[in-house]
Amino acid sequence: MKRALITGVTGQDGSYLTEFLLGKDYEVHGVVRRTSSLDRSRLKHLFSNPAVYGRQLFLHYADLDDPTTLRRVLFKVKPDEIYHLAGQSHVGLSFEIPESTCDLTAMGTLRLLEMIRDLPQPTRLFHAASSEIFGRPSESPQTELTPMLPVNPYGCAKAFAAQMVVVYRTAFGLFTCNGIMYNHESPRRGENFVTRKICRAAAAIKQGRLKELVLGDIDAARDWGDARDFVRGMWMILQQPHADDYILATGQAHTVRDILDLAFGTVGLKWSDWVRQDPRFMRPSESAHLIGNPGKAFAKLGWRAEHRFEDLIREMTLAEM
Ligand code: G4F
Repeated sequence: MKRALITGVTGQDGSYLTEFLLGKDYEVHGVVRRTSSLDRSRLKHLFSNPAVYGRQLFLHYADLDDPTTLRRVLFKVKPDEIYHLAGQSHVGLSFEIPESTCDLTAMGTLRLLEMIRDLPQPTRLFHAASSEIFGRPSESPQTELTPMLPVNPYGCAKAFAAQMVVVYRTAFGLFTCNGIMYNHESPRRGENFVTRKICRAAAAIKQGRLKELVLGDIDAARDWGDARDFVRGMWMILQQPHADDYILATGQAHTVRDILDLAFGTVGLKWSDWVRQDPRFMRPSESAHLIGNPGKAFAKLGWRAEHRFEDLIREMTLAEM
């Protein structure tokens, strides 16, 4: 039985990855922050299953900004594979809290790499990098060779972390990989990301629980995929004979308007009757032309995004109903 350790296990990707790895018969260890909040709703169905929790799934309290705790967990668990998904992941918020974003996302990853370097047994690391490392790139779609040009604190932190993953691979021979992941969504997406925000609002307006939806830039375009495809890609990246970096993306761009059309269309409403734009949700500096070329992931891993954008937004909206 292989043993995996996941940082960020309670998030959207962490919860789907946990289910995926349990399905592959892994022993799964999740790292959780010790906070006063016990909101682990995405994993509740697994915690309440005595055949899983405490037998095949384990949680450990540790923190990326408290290296001793994390080192202790690493030495105790001795994972074959580490999936590093934790971090402050909201781009807009990173303008408000740049220091803690960089501390957790950039320095947190470096601390983890240092610990892995000291481990007595070899392990494999997957790092959840982001399309935000490209910012406003010189070419579109982007490949693994497109230069990094981040335009927000979150993107800068991810660029640092992703490059450190490369440095530790080349300088120390560690099996460390980046998945350069474009936007990926699901009914478990956090409520302040635009897809979930829109799907939730469409359902609430339909049910008379909300009067209007306030958004930022509705012409913004992104390459939106399905989180369940992406966790499969993370696993495939770590099963390769050699460590490498891969773009995980659909290769297709959609706009916030497209999400509005689909979500409000699902509940039989016209979005323009309910949506207002507010500069409060505009970003001081907006990334642009972020479309990924997943060609390398397809050629080398056999990975491709299988879910359709239209089905995803409909599923997310119906889940809110
Ligand atoms: O849903 P978003 O907040 O996602 P964003 O900023 O693209 O970041 C997500 O994807 C990245 C991968 O490329 C991850 F690295 C990152 O951790 C995160 O998962 O915003 C999507 C777009 C943006 O252009 C934003 O300006 O939607 C636009 N938008 C327009 N109105 C809005 C809103 N975004 C949010 N969150 N809220 C709005 O009201």
